Amino acid sequence: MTISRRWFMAGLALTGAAVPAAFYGHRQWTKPDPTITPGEASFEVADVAGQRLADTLRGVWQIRFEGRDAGLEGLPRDGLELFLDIGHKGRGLVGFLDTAERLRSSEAPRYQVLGDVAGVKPAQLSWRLLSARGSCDYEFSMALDEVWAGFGNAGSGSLSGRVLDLDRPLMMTTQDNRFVAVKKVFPEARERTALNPPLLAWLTSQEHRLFHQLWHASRDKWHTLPEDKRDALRGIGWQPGPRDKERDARGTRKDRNGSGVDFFFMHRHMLGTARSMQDLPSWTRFPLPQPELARDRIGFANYFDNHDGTALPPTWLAEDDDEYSQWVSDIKTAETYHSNFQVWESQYRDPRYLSKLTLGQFGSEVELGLHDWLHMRWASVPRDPSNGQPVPFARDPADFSARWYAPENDFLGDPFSSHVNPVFWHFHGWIDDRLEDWFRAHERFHPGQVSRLEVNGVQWFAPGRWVEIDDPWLGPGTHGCSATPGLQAGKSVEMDPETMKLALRITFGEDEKKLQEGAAAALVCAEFEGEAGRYMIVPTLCVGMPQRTLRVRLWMGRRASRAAFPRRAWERSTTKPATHPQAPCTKQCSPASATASVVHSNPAPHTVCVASPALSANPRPPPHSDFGRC
Ligand SMILES: [Cu+2]
Repeated sequence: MTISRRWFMAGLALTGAAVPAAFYGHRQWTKPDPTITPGEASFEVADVAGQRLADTLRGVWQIRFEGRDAGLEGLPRDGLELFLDIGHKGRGLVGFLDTAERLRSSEAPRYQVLGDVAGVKPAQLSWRLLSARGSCDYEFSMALDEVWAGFGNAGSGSLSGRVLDLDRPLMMTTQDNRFVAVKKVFPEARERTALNPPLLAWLTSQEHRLFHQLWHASRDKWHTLPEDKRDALRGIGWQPGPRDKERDARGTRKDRNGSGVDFFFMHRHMLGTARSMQDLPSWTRFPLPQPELARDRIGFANYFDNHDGTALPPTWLAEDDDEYSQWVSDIKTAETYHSNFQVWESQYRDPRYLSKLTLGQFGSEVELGLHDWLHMRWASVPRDPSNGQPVPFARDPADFSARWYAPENDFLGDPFSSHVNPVFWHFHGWIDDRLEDWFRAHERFHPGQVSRLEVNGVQWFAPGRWVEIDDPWLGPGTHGCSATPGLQAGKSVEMDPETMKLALRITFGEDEKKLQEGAAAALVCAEFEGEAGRYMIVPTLCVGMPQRTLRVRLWMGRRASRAAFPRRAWERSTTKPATHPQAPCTKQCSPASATASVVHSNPAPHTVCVASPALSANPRPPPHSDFGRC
């Protein structure tokens, strides 16, 4: 799930500047003579602006008429809706207008809309209304609310205009018949196929959101991280896979390092837990694209009502990043369903295709291809949960403000929130089911070469020729180094929210140059030599945080630098105020005084002091066993 601003616009500007003058001359030369009627039709599709206008108009609108002569003959005044449809890259518009009820029944609608958006401006639209007699009875001329148009179709906006009775002679006084149509906001999947409260509580918890984000981020970014950041992550147990044999998901060896096995395994593990709380059936096939209104009006209505929670949320616009906007829009087209998704659907159920792949190759291919695209195709515009405003580029990956933990934050394009969306479970179920197809394929073509094995409570496969690794990575739970208990029962301090936030800040620190400024001094309160190497203590106390410290092992002979731990990372990593009546530590941390001051003033009973009370009595680190198998 890569969401990044690209250099597209800059590139375009450069190209534009380099266009030779001869090109302009050529255009002048070949410009059609406007006085001559074109003899033949040419193939014309909507340009980007036209496609965006179409995206905005397509859907279900509530319409009401106002004025002295308000209304249309034969229609009631209330409860009216307008269905509008335009093909992808199309320029013709069709629609129906009637009561919401009748539009969803088998009875023919009383009015049909006929129009086009060829060469029109959003401020000057005009369509005709055909009655059951087949004649053009009315003309609608209207404007699209431009403020709303700025967000693409992510907002709720309006069309407003006038109605002209085409049977009424032009010489008569104009009638006062106006209308306002408001587009119905797309109902999110959670409004249709909600997750049950216990499951939702588990998924939206700090621990789970951070775990899922960090699990993906660590392996997605690992190949891009400098060595000191990698060591920083190793130090807090969040390297992807075994120490020094990490398995990145997007580097040059991604398809050979077993990362694909991790991908399949972690999600099967997650699915198992979720399914113990709620029945979450896999999709049996990828949901079809939007039905055409003219062919299947009821199907169209169901689709825009998102009746079964599988309809595609509309695309959205990201200001100043046309390439990104185009990418989101392309992934959501019906063409992409036919060109990519149907091919994946076929290949990943084809024994001949699957039998050639190791589990790691298969996992890596699915993760980077189909999986990423499933996430974006079914993603709805990201919104700020505090006010519902669209935030086209989504939450900053290192922003852990309380509002992002709200259950409405189920944006599928961010692993912090994607697993909160019901659709996630249905398509991850589909992906998971393909593992069984893969197993059957190998049974058929290489009998006996893949065998089943239970790993960490998950039905899995024994390592061998087709299964690269025997230790699928579930985070520090399987490959961490601390045996110090954390806040969660049965889990180490490495799984604590504050540790995970720190790891995320390290991972995304590169993207946030500002965090690097003046890095060294304020961060490390103490460093000391211990039996198993050199350690440092990262305090949270001095900044009004819950009173905990995290001891991080500095790997001897490696380059984990202080700078690898972003300055102020911990200050920014929570929005909860300290819960202790005790005054925050005001002492300036320094290597000389900090060990004592941090530890002595850290007696809060419900918190875990990793720097350990033992240290206050005797400033030596606890024995090596504290670090488990590290
Ligand atoms: Cu995931």
